[in-house]
Amino acid sequence: MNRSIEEVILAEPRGFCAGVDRAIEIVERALAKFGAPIYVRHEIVHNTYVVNQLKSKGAIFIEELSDVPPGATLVFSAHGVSKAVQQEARDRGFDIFDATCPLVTKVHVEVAKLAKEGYEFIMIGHKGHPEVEGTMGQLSSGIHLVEDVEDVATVSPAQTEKLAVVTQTTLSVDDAAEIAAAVRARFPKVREPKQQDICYATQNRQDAVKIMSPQVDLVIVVGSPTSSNSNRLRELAERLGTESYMVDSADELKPEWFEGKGRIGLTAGASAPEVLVREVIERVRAFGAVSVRKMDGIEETIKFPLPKGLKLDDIPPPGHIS
Ligand code: 2E4
Ligand code: SF4
Repeated sequence: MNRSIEEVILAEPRGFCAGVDRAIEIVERALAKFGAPIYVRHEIVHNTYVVNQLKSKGAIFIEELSDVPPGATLVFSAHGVSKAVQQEARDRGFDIFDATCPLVTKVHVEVAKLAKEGYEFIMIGHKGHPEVEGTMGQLSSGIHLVEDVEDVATVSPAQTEKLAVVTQTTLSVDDAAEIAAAVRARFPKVREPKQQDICYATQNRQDAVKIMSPQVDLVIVVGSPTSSNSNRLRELAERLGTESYMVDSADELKPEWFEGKGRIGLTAGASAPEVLVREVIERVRAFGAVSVRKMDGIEETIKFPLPKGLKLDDIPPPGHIS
Protein backbone atom coordinates (compact mmCIF):
# COMPACT_ATOMS: atom_id res chain seq x y z
CA MET A 1 0.00 0.00 0.00
CA ASN A 2 1.14 3.55 -0.74
CA ARG A 3 2.63 5.45 2.18
CA SER A 4 0.62 8.62 2.85
CA ILE A 5 1.94 12.07 3.76
CA GLU A 6 2.53 12.33 7.51
CA GLU A 7 3.96 15.77 8.04
CA VAL A 8 5.35 18.90 6.49
CA ILE A 9 8.65 20.13 7.95
CA LEU A 10 9.37 23.83 7.50
CA ALA A 11 12.99 24.91 7.08
CA GLU A 12 14.29 27.69 9.34
CA PRO A 13 15.24 30.20 8.14
CA ARG A 14 13.49 30.42 4.78
CA GLY A 15 12.05 33.13 2.56
CA PHE A 16 12.63 36.87 2.63
CA CYS A 17 16.04 38.18 3.67
CA ALA A 18 16.83 41.71 4.84
CA GLY A 19 17.90 42.85 1.37
CA VAL A 20 14.64 41.71 -0.21
CA ASP A 21 12.51 43.25 2.54
CA ARG A 22 14.29 46.55 2.02
CA ALA A 23 14.09 46.46 -1.80
CA ILE A 24 10.32 45.82 -1.80
CA GLU A 25 9.79 48.49 0.84
CA ILE A 26 11.69 51.01 -1.29
CA VAL A 27 9.29 50.47 -4.21
CA GLU A 28 6.22 50.53 -1.95
CA ARG A 29 7.34 53.71 -0.21
CA ALA A 30 8.25 55.39 -3.48
CA LEU A 31 4.75 54.57 -4.76
CA ALA A 32 3.18 55.91 -1.56
CA LYS A 33 5.26 59.08 -1.56
CA PHE A 34 5.42 60.02 -5.26
CA GLY A 35 2.44 58.11 -6.69
CA ALA A 36 2.34 55.77 -9.71
CA PRO A 37 4.08 55.09 -11.94
CA ILE A 38 7.41 54.21 -10.37
CA TYR A 39 9.88 52.69 -12.81
CA VAL A 40 12.03 49.76 -11.66
CA ARG A 41 15.10 48.61 -13.57
CA HIS A 42 14.86 44.81 -13.76
CA GLU A 43 12.60 42.74 -11.50
CA ILE A 44 13.05 44.27 -8.04
CA VAL A 45 13.67 40.70 -6.84
CA HIS A 46 13.32 37.52 -8.88
CA ASN A 47 9.82 36.59 -7.84
CA THR A 48 6.73 36.52 -10.05
CA TYR A 49 4.25 37.14 -7.21
CA VAL A 50 6.19 40.11 -5.82
CA VAL A 51 6.58 41.66 -9.27
CA ASN A 52 2.87 41.20 -10.08
CA GLN A 53 1.80 42.71 -6.74
CA LEU A 54 3.98 45.76 -7.32
CA LYS A 55 2.76 46.06 -10.94
CA SER A 56 -0.81 46.14 -9.65
CA LYS A 57 0.17 49.06 -7.38
CA GLY A 58 1.70 51.03 -10.25
CA ALA A 59 5.31 49.88 -10.62
CA ILE A 60 6.59 49.52 -14.20
CA PHE A 61 9.46 47.10 -14.72
CA ILE A 62 11.89 47.85 -17.55
CA GLU A 63 15.33 46.60 -18.67
CA GLU A 64 16.43 49.55 -20.79
CA LEU A 65 16.63 53.08 -19.38
CA SER A 66 15.53 54.39 -22.79
CA ASP A 67 12.07 53.02 -21.87
CA VAL A 68 11.80 55.39 -18.89
CA PRO A 69 10.24 58.82 -19.60
CA PRO A 70 12.13 62.00 -18.66
CA GLY A 71 11.62 63.19 -15.09
CA ALA A 72 10.46 59.75 -13.85
CA THR A 73 11.36 58.14 -10.53
CA LEU A 74 13.56 55.09 -11.06
CA VAL A 75 14.49 52.30 -8.65
CA PHE A 76 17.50 50.00 -9.21
CA SER A 77 16.75 46.35 -8.34
CA ALA A 78 18.23 44.51 -5.34
CA HIS A 79 20.81 42.86 -7.63
CA GLY A 80 22.69 46.12 -8.28
CA VAL A 81 23.79 47.89 -11.45
CA SER A 82 27.00 48.68 -13.31
CA LYS A 83 28.72 52.08 -13.22
CA ALA A 84 27.54 52.60 -16.82
CA VAL A 85 23.88 52.11 -15.86
CA GLN A 86 24.30 54.43 -12.85
CA GLN A 87 25.83 57.07 -15.07
CA GLU A 88 23.20 56.73 -17.80
CA ALA A 89 20.40 57.08 -15.20
CA ARG A 90 22.03 60.25 -13.83
CA ASP A 91 22.56 61.65 -17.33
CA ARG A 92 18.90 61.08 -18.15
CA GLY A 93 18.00 63.08 -15.03
CA PHE A 94 15.84 60.49 -13.24
CA ASP A 95 15.00 60.72 -9.57
CA ILE A 96 16.92 57.61 -8.47
CA PHE A 97 16.43 55.27 -5.50
CA ASP A 98 18.93 52.48 -5.19
CA ALA A 99 17.47 49.22 -3.86
CA THR A 100 20.76 47.33 -4.36
CA CYS A 101 21.20 45.08 -1.33
CA PRO A 102 23.83 46.63 0.97
CA LEU A 103 25.67 43.29 0.89
CA VAL A 104 25.98 43.56 -2.90
CA THR A 105 27.07 47.20 -2.57
CA LYS A 106 29.73 46.02 -0.12
CA VAL A 107 31.22 43.84 -2.88
CA HIS A 108 31.09 46.80 -5.32
CA VAL A 109 32.94 49.00 -2.82
CA GLU A 110 35.61 46.36 -2.25
CA VAL A 111 36.14 45.98 -6.02
CA ALA A 112 36.51 49.75 -6.47
CA LYS A 113 38.91 50.01 -3.51
CA LEU A 114 41.21 47.19 -4.59
CA ALA A 115 41.13 48.29 -8.24
CA LYS A 116 42.57 51.63 -7.12
CA GLU A 117 45.42 49.68 -5.50
CA GLY A 118 46.11 47.98 -8.85
CA TYR A 119 44.26 44.70 -8.36
CA GLU A 120 42.69 42.59 -11.08
CA PHE A 121 39.77 40.30 -10.17
CA ILE A 122 38.47 36.83 -10.67
CA MET A 123 34.73 36.84 -10.17
CA ILE A 124 33.00 33.56 -9.34
CA GLY A 125 29.42 33.73 -10.59
CA HIS A 126 26.81 32.88 -13.21
CA LYS A 127 27.20 34.54 -16.60
CA GLY A 128 24.36 36.87 -17.53
CA HIS A 129 22.98 37.18 -13.98
CA PRO A 130 22.20 40.85 -13.21
CA GLU A 131 24.28 40.83 -10.02
CA VAL A 132 27.30 39.56 -11.97
CA GLU A 133 26.77 42.22 -14.63
CA GLY A 134 26.51 44.89 -11.92
CA THR A 135 29.61 43.78 -10.02
CA MET A 136 31.73 43.22 -13.14
CA GLY A 137 30.48 46.55 -14.44
CA GLN A 138 32.06 48.38 -11.51
CA LEU A 139 35.21 48.33 -13.64
CA SER A 140 35.74 48.84 -17.35
CA SER A 141 38.39 46.07 -17.46
CA GLY A 142 40.43 43.72 -15.30
CA ILE A 143 37.60 41.58 -13.91
CA HIS A 144 37.34 38.02 -15.25
CA LEU A 145 34.37 35.69 -14.77
CA VAL A 146 34.74 32.03 -13.84
CA GLU A 147 31.61 29.89 -13.61
CA ASP A 148 33.21 26.57 -12.68
CA VAL A 149 36.49 24.78 -11.93
CA GLU A 150 37.13 24.25 -15.67
CA ASP A 151 37.05 28.01 -16.29
CA VAL A 152 39.80 28.51 -13.71
CA ALA A 153 42.26 26.65 -15.93
CA THR A 154 41.76 29.04 -18.84
CA VAL A 155 41.19 32.42 -17.19
CA SER A 156 43.96 34.82 -18.20
CA PRO A 157 44.57 37.88 -16.04
CA ALA A 158 47.21 40.32 -17.34
CA GLN A 159 49.27 39.83 -14.14
CA THR A 160 49.13 37.56 -11.09
CA GLU A 161 50.86 39.65 -8.41
CA LYS A 162 47.78 41.62 -7.49
CA LEU A 163 44.80 39.38 -8.01
CA ALA A 164 41.65 39.19 -5.85
CA VAL A 165 38.60 36.91 -5.80
CA VAL A 166 35.05 38.20 -5.54
CA THR A 167 31.83 36.19 -5.75
CA GLN A 168 28.14 36.53 -6.46
CA THR A 169 26.26 36.61 -3.12
CA THR A 170 23.86 33.75 -3.89
CA LEU A 171 26.12 30.90 -5.03
CA SER A 172 26.20 27.35 -3.74
CA VAL A 173 28.51 27.65 -0.73
CA ASP A 174 30.11 24.29 -1.56
CA ASP A 175 30.62 25.00 -5.28
CA ALA A 176 32.10 28.43 -4.52
CA ALA A 177 34.55 26.88 -2.03
CA GLU A 178 35.65 24.33 -4.63
CA ILE A 179 36.12 26.98 -7.33
CA ALA A 180 37.96 29.27 -4.90
CA ALA A 181 40.30 26.37 -4.03
CA ALA A 182 41.06 25.88 -7.75
CA VAL A 183 41.79 29.61 -8.07
CA ARG A 184 44.12 29.41 -5.05
CA ALA A 185 45.90 26.38 -6.51
CA ARG A 186 46.54 28.18 -9.81
CA PHE A 187 47.24 31.65 -8.33
CA PRO A 188 48.74 31.10 -4.85
CA LYS A 189 49.06 34.82 -4.16
CA VAL A 190 45.38 35.53 -4.78
CA ARG A 191 43.64 37.71 -2.22
CA GLU A 192 40.34 36.37 -0.90
CA PRO A 193 37.64 38.25 0.99
CA LYS A 194 38.06 38.03 4.80
CA GLN A 195 34.51 36.85 4.93
CA GLN A 196 33.07 35.19 1.85
CA ASP A 197 30.97 37.41 -0.37
CA ILE A 198 28.22 34.79 -0.20
CA CYS A 199 25.76 36.45 2.15
CA TYR A 200 24.40 35.35 5.52
CA ALA A 201 20.93 34.64 4.05
CA THR A 202 22.26 32.37 1.30
CA GLN A 203 24.46 30.54 3.82
CA ASN A 204 21.65 30.13 6.41
CA ARG A 205 19.05 28.88 3.87
CA GLN A 206 21.53 26.33 2.47
CA ASP A 207 22.53 25.21 5.99
CA ALA A 208 18.85 24.65 6.84
CA VAL A 209 18.35 22.51 3.70
CA LYS A 210 21.43 20.47 4.66
CA ILE A 211 19.87 19.69 8.05
CA MET A 212 16.39 19.14 6.66
CA SER A 213 17.06 17.01 3.57
CA PRO A 214 18.12 13.78 5.32
CA GLN A 215 14.98 13.95 7.50
CA VAL A 216 12.49 14.08 4.61
CA ASP A 217 11.44 12.17 1.48
CA LEU A 218 10.84 15.22 -0.70
CA VAL A 219 11.94 18.87 -0.61
CA ILE A 220 9.74 21.58 -2.10
CA VAL A 221 11.39 24.95 -2.69
CA VAL A 222 9.20 27.99 -3.26
CA GLY A 223 10.93 30.30 -5.72
CA SER A 224 10.83 31.64 -9.28
CA PRO A 225 12.87 30.02 -12.08
CA THR A 226 15.06 33.15 -12.44
CA SER A 227 16.06 33.17 -8.76
CA SER A 228 19.65 32.02 -8.34
CA ASN A 229 19.48 31.44 -4.59
CA SER A 230 16.20 29.47 -4.87
CA ASN A 231 17.66 27.22 -7.59
CA ARG A 232 20.67 26.55 -5.38
CA LEU A 233 18.37 25.26 -2.59
CA ARG A 234 16.62 22.78 -4.90
CA GLU A 235 19.96 21.65 -6.34
CA LEU A 236 21.43 21.17 -2.86
CA ALA A 237 18.55 18.97 -1.67
CA GLU A 238 18.87 16.88 -4.84
CA ARG A 239 22.64 16.54 -4.32
CA LEU A 240 22.00 15.33 -0.80
CA GLY A 241 19.92 12.55 -2.31
CA THR A 242 16.44 13.92 -1.67
CA GLU A 243 14.02 14.38 -4.55
CA SER A 244 13.30 18.07 -4.90
CA TYR A 245 11.13 20.46 -6.94
CA MET A 246 10.95 24.23 -7.14
CA VAL A 247 7.55 25.87 -7.58
CA ASP A 248 6.54 29.46 -8.27
CA SER A 249 3.15 28.88 -6.63
CA ALA A 250 0.99 26.13 -5.09
CA ASP A 251 -0.70 25.61 -8.47
CA GLU A 252 2.52 24.06 -9.82
CA LEU A 253 2.53 21.23 -7.24
CA LYS A 254 1.89 17.85 -8.85
CA PRO A 255 0.08 15.17 -6.78
CA GLU A 256 2.34 12.42 -8.19
CA TRP A 257 5.42 14.02 -6.53
CA PHE A 258 3.89 13.15 -3.16
CA GLU A 259 3.06 9.51 -3.88
CA GLY A 260 4.77 7.26 -1.35
CA LYS A 261 6.34 10.25 0.46
CA GLY A 262 5.83 10.42 4.23
CA ARG A 263 7.71 13.55 5.20
CA ILE A 264 7.76 16.69 3.09
CA GLY A 265 10.41 19.38 3.60
CA LEU A 266 9.44 22.90 2.62
CA THR A 267 11.66 25.94 2.17
CA ALA A 268 11.63 29.19 0.19
CA GLY A 269 14.26 31.28 -1.56
CA ALA A 270 15.23 34.72 -0.26
CA SER A 271 12.87 36.39 -2.75
CA ALA A 272 9.81 34.17 -2.11
CA PRO A 273 7.09 35.58 0.16
CA GLU A 274 5.66 33.63 3.09
CA VAL A 275 2.13 33.91 1.69
CA LEU A 276 3.19 31.46 -1.06
CA VAL A 277 4.63 29.08 1.55
CA ARG A 278 1.27 29.14 3.36
CA GLU A 279 -0.55 28.36 0.12
CA VAL A 280 1.78 25.42 -0.51
CA ILE A 281 1.11 24.13 3.02
CA GLU A 282 -2.65 24.32 2.41
CA ARG A 283 -2.29 22.39 -0.85
CA VAL A 284 -0.13 19.70 0.77
CA ARG A 285 -2.72 19.38 3.54
CA ALA A 286 -5.31 18.79 0.83
CA PHE A 287 -3.05 15.98 -0.48
CA GLY A 288 -3.30 14.41 2.99
CA ALA A 289 -0.61 15.92 5.24
CA VAL A 290 -1.74 15.76 8.86
CA SER A 291 0.72 18.01 10.67
CA VAL A 292 3.13 20.87 10.09
CA ARG A 293 6.29 21.26 12.14
CA LYS A 294 8.91 24.02 12.16
CA MET A 295 12.55 22.97 12.26
CA ASP A 296 14.83 24.59 14.83
CA GLY A 297 17.10 27.11 13.19
CA ILE A 298 18.89 30.43 13.32
CA GLU A 299 16.74 33.48 13.91
CA GLU A 300 17.71 36.30 11.57
CA THR A 301 17.38 39.77 13.06
CA ILE A 302 19.44 41.79 10.56
CA LYS A 303 17.64 44.81 9.05
CA PHE A 304 19.02 47.34 6.57
CA PRO A 305 18.18 51.04 6.70
CA LEU A 306 16.13 52.64 3.92
CA PRO A 307 17.74 55.21 1.62
CA LYS A 308 17.48 58.91 2.41
CA GLY A 309 14.28 60.39 1.10
CA LEU A 310 12.20 57.34 1.92
CA LYS A 311 12.81 57.16 5.66
CA LEU A 312 10.18 59.74 6.58
CA ASP A 313 6.52 58.80 7.03
CA ASP A 314 7.55 55.90 9.20
CA ILE A 315 4.26 54.09 8.76
CA PRO A 316 4.71 51.26 6.26
CA PRO A 317 2.45 51.66 3.23
CA PRO A 318 -0.74 49.57 3.38
CA GLY A 319 -0.57 46.01 2.07
CA HIS A 320 3.13 45.39 2.57
CA ILE A 321 4.01 42.10 0.85
CA SER A 322 5.30 39.52 3.30
C1 2E4 B 1 20.02 40.48 -4.77
C2 2E4 B 1 21.06 39.70 -4.36
O1 2E4 B 1 20.43 36.66 -7.03
P1 2E4 B 1 19.15 35.90 -7.05
O2 2E4 B 1 18.76 35.49 -8.45
O3 2E4 B 1 19.11 34.79 -6.07
O4 2E4 B 1 18.09 37.02 -6.60
P2 2E4 B 1 16.62 36.94 -6.01
O5 2E4 B 1 15.93 38.17 -6.49
O6 2E4 B 1 15.97 35.65 -6.22
O7 2E4 B 1 16.87 37.08 -4.45
C3 2E4 B 1 17.11 38.30 -3.85
C4 2E4 B 1 18.50 38.79 -4.08
C5 2E4 B 1 18.74 40.01 -4.63
C6 2E4 B 1 19.57 38.05 -3.74
N1 2E4 B 1 20.81 38.51 -3.82
FE1 SF4 C 1 21.20 40.73 0.15
FE2 SF4 C 1 21.83 38.21 0.61
FE3 SF4 C 1 19.31 38.91 0.44
FE4 SF4 C 1 20.87 38.92 -1.70
S1 SF4 C 1 20.23 37.13 -0.52
S2 SF4 C 1 19.38 40.48 -1.13
S3 SF4 C 1 22.81 39.59 -0.83
S4 SF4 C 1 20.76 39.61 2.02
